[in-house]
Amino acid sequence: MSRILPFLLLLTIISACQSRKGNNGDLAITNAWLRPAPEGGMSTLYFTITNNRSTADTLLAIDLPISSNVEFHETRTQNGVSGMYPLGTRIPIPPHTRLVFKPGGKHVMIMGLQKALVSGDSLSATFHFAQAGKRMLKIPVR
Ligand SMILES: [Cu+2]
Repeated sequence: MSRILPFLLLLTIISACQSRKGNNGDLAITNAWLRPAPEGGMSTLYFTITNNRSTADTLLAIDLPISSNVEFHETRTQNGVSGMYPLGTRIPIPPHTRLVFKPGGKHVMIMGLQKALVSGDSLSATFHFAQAGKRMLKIPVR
């Protein structure tokens, strides 16, 4: 008994750590960058969101200090014609998935820039998620 008890305690501690990682593991935003663009013009924002959680989340909005006209788009080719299609205002992020916004695919369109975006600058952005709440990050222009 005296030997089994510490062993059981250790197992309990290990499994507690693992379940915490599985349930509360995080939502990560990586590889975020913006295209340079002139004042009054349009830019695009790209990033990768990795949902390490065992629950789904939804990307609801991205606040940027240089425009309030921000839309989720996807570039697709249909019948040999390439065009941009709106993705709506709620982007689902299933559990244990990676959502990639990249050139030629999903992207964030930023219209009516109040300020030019110059390569080397960076902007602070706030991502809003239904479950994870707000995430702030600095995004480089390049
Ligand atoms: Cu677009």
